[in-house]
Amino acid sequence: MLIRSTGMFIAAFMIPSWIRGIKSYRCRKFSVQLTQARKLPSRYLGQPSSFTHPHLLKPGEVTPGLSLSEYALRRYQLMHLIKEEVKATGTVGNTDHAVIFLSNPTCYMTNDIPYQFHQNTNFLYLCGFQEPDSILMLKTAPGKDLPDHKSILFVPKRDQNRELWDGPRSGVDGAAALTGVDLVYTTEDFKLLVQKLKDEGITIWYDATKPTHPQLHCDYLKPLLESRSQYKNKIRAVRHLVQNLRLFKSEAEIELMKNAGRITSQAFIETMFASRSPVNEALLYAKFDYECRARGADILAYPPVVAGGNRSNILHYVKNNQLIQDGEMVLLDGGCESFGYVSDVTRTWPINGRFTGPQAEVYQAVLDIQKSCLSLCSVGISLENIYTLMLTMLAQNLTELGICQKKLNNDEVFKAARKYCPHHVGHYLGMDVHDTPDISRSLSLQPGMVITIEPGIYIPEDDTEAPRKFQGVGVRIEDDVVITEEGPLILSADCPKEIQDIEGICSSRK
Ligand SMILES: [Mn+2]
Repeated sequence: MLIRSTGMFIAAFMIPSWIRGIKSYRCRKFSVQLTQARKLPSRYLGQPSSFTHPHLLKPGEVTPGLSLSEYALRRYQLMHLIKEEVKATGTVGNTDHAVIFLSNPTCYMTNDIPYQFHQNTNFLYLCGFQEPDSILMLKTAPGKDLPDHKSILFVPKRDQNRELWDGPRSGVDGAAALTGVDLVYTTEDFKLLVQKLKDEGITIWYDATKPTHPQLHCDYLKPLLESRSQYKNKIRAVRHLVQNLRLFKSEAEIELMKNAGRITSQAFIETMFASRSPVNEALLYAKFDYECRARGADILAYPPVVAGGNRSNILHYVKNNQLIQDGEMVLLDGGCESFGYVSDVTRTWPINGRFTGPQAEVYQAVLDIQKSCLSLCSVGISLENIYTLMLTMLAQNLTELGICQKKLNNDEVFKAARKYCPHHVGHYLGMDVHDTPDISRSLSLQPGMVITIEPGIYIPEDDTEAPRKFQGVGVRIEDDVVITEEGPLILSADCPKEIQDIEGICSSRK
C-alpha cells in the first residue's frame, strides 16, 4: 500500500539507546518469573491457546510465536520509557502512574451482523488479548518506582447467552492463564476503579484524542479525565512511546514477518499462474486471498489493489471488478496478515505472460530503481534519503525513456519525477501496514526496523505529454525489508520480479 509523499514531517522521536541493549538481560529475568504461569483451562477460550490449538501455539506462548516473557518485556520497556519521559519533563505531586489502553469494539456491517473483529494493535502488542471490549492498565505500586508495575486486564465476563451466539469467551480465569498478566477483572469492574483513581490523583497515561473504543471511553475514561480542572494536567499521551517500541522488531517478530512474507510471495506466484485473458480482476483478488488463507494467513492486511490496464494508474484502486484484456498488464498490491504481522507486496505483470516492448521498457526502469533503493537499505540511512535517491533515478530514467524532455532543468525534471510517481518510496511495516505512523521518516534506520520499498511509474492513458506507446502503462514493484547489521533482508524475496522469471512462471501456467 502507498503512503503520500507530502505532509510527513509530523514529529521526530528520539530512540533512547538503552532500548536495544536491555532486551536480552530482561528476557532472562522474565523467563524465570513466567515459567510459573497459571494452568490453562482445557475449554475453548476467546482465542487459540496451546491447549486447544497445539498446532498453532507452543506452551508458554500467548499468541503464536510470542511468549509470555516477550509480552511482559514489552510492558516493562514501556514503563521504562515512561520513567525516562518523566525524568526528562519533570512531574509534580503524586508520583504514581497508570497507563491505560482500550481494545477495539466490535464493528457492525448492519444490524446484528459484525465485521470480522480486528484487535487494536497497540493493545494487542502489550498483552496479546484478542477479545473486544477490554481494557489494559499498567499501574505502579504505591511507594514503588517506575518501571515496577502491575499489569491488570479487564475482560468481558462469561455470559452463557452471548457465548451461545458469539462463541466462547476467555473470562477472567482464561485471560489470566493465557496472558500471564498480574491481575484480571471483568470490564464492568473498571467502573469501581474510576473513583479510586480520581481520589489518588495519579498521573494517567492515555490517548484521549482518538479513543480506540468510543463507548468504553465515554462510560469509564471521560468521567476520569474531566473530573477536576487541576486533574487535567496529569493526563499524558502515551501512543508515541508504544510506537518507539514497535519500531524495533524482536527476533520472534522478525520470524513472524518472514512467515507473512513467504505466504504472500507464494500467493503471488499462484496468482501469476492463474492469470490469462480475458479475466476479471475479482477472480485474481479471490485467488490471491484464497492462496494466502490456504497457507495459514488470518486475513488480508488491507483491501488489495488488483488493477488491469490503465486502472493501475489509480493509486488506491480497490473496486477490482473490471475485465483485464489481452495485451494489458495487471498491478496487484496485496499482503496477508498472519498471527498479527503483515506483509505488503506489489507486482506488475502482463496478463497473457509476455511483456510488450513499451511495457518492458517502463517495467525495467522501475525494477532498476527498486533494486538500487533496496541495496541502500542499511543502518544509518533514512527513508527520506532513499526517497531522494528514488526521485533522482526516476528523473534520469524518465528522461532516457523520452517521457521527460532532455531540455528540462533540474527543478523541472524533479517535478516530473513527482508527477509520474506521486507517492513516497516506502513506510514502516509491522503489525499495521502503515506501522508506527507518527515516527518520522527522517530517522536513521537501525537493525530490527522493517520498511517497504515501492517505487512506481504511472502514465495515465490521457497523458498526452508522454509518448503514445507508454500511455496507459502503470508499474509499481514493492518489497518488504528488514534492516540488519549485515545489510537488507528481503522478506518477499521469493516473489519473482525479473522479466524472464515472470514470463517463465506465466508461460508454465496450469
Ligand atoms: Mn506499501
